[in-house]
Amino acid sequence: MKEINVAVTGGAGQIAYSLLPRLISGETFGEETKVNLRLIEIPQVVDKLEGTIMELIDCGFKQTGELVATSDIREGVKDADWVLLVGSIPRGIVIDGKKIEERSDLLKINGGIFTAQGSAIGELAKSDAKILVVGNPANTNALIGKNQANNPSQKWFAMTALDANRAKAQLAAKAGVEISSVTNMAIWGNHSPTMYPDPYNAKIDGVSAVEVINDTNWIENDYLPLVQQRGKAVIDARGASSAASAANAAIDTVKAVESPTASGDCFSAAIASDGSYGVPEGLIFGYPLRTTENGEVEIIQGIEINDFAQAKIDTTTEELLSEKEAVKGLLG
Ligand code: NAX
Repeated sequence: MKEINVAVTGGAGQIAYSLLPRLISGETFGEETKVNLRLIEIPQVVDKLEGTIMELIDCGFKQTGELVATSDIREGVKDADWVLLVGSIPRGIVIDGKKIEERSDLLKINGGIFTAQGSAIGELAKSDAKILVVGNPANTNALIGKNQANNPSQKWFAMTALDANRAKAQLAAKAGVEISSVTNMAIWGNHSPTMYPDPYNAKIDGVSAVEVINDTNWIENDYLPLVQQRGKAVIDARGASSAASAANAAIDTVKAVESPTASGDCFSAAIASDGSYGVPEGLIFGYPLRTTENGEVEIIQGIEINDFAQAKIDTTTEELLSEKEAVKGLLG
């Protein structure tokens, strides 16, 4: 059996609880791949991972390799093939007597975490390691981490697959079709309420989603907020943020990167811009992507951007630029 090393931060969190069994069950990396899992947590929480490891053992998957719990990021990411950076500090936490509510404070605190994690990954993870940032603010955390890693052969992604799945679900419900009928869903920009879940290039059974739905008012005024505010709606209803669907989206992203994309389709994740679609180079920006037969991940070119889409892309770009400005001290 082939063996791979997968590191996950935030291993005791709620997303990890749904994510970890699926990483070691054969579902994500294949039936014939043994997965060595390193779970990384902050020192105050790391002991809890022993319980998680007991449960993972008790799942009894034949693909389960070595299971390690650590609070040392360097030990965790050494020789990693994949690193899933799920852990981060949530809004509302009290640090040194101050409640962290402002996005700028959140950016700086989490940015501090991602500088250390980024440099450990750059130095110690495999040279072809793939890194998926889930912890928010995901795009800017990935920007900081990638910058600190300074290892161009490693590939950094920030997760927008949950947004894509949410967007597909809304279009499918409106059109009265199975979700599998909805393809070509691009999430442009930031994983935040400014994201642009592109209905103009999405397809339903191969036909433009906008044409099938034939209701511009719904598309432009109802659908976008439904997708952009879905995370908040889940929190309001569940009393906790999305966890099973976030874990599922992380698995979807890993699988999308690891296998060629179906002809004519795309998957969504944020990667470093190469200037495509006028986005400043280096920003970690949500794009429609494809994995080639050779395992390369490419930004799909030539997608039509109408005035409505361009305005949305400009707004999300501006937000990412302001996030970048807020953390410029952490970019080295
Ligand atoms: P939890 O608060 O349940 O778990 C986070 C865990 O991370 C905690 O156990 C904490 O101790 C750990 N942690 C904090 N700092 C760490 C560090 N430096 N090293 C290792 N572990 C560390 O949050 P959960 O619901 O699991 O969400 C995790 C992150 O995902 C949050 O930032 C959340 O905002 C983000 N999300 C991102 C999504 C996306 O689509 N990109 C969607 C879901 C989710 O909201």
